[in-house]
Amino acid sequence: MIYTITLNPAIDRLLFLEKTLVKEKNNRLSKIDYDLGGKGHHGSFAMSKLGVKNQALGFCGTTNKSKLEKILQEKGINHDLVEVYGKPTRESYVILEAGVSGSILITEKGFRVSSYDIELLTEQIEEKIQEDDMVLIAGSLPPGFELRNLEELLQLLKKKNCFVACDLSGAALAKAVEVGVNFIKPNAFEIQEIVSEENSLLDNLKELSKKVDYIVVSQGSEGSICSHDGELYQITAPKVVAVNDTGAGDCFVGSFLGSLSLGKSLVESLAFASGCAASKVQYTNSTSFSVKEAKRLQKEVRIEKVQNH
Ligand code: TA6
Repeated sequence: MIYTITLNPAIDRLLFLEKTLVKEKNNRLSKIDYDLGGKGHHGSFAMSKLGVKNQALGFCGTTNKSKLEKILQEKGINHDLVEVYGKPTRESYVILEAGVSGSILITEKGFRVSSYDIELLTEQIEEKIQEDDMVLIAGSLPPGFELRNLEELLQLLKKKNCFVACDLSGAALAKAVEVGVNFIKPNAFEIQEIVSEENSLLDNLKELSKKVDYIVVSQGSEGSICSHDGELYQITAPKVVAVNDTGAGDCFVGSFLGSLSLGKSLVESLAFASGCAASKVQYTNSTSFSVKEAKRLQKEVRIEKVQNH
């Protein structure tokens, strides 16, 4: 079974501008839409779309719970969330300018969780997760969830001997590497925060690979670099016209882990996940992608082993 843990869930409010964003001007919206936010939830959406059995865990605020529940149900996501009483699940604002590729993402901090909330989540995880399960912890930490809480959670999962995947950034990502997990997916900025600038990226990956089995460094439309089992792979993404890149990395993570869990090879999982992410960026919301299109785009993905690194 795969579990995703979204410690800091979000509802994405998509803001479609009539024109491009201009300072000191009243920028008018042509429409507003809502979609699922939160990196772990996006991972669950991709896995569910691929028919990979999974359950979304984590927190959710009670004051706007029905809004998040409605979106989770629409997206067909099996979930069992711990309620943070009297607080709202935050919103992320995804700004889409008319005729401009890509999005501007502005994200609230999120509700503060108490030690009691963390205790409830820990008890639930202790009870649900079995040996050989796969667990994805993805997204930011909410206020109140400290690095020591993350360390305790990671140690608990490692003790269960499950596959621990982390899509984290900053100090949380550094903690995951320090503890030692099975998978991380920093983007090109995030990896710079945890490695030495003196060394080359390839040397830094070699160092990180001593603590992490699978490392994928996402490089947006350029593709990604993967380190696993002493080998380095350069993945070149298919060329598509991006409308909204929000959620593309999460789509990659969910479809990559889903593919691995189905026993697909590393190269096949990388190629398919790249196809899913390339499909996703062509949609205006934060989650949609087409499996059929992903399989077509997968054929355009190039994966080359980096020699003598
Ligand atoms: O990766 C995209 C996304 O999940 C958005 O949908 C938005 O909810 C944001 O990231 C949340 O990011 P955070 O790192 O704060 O969990």
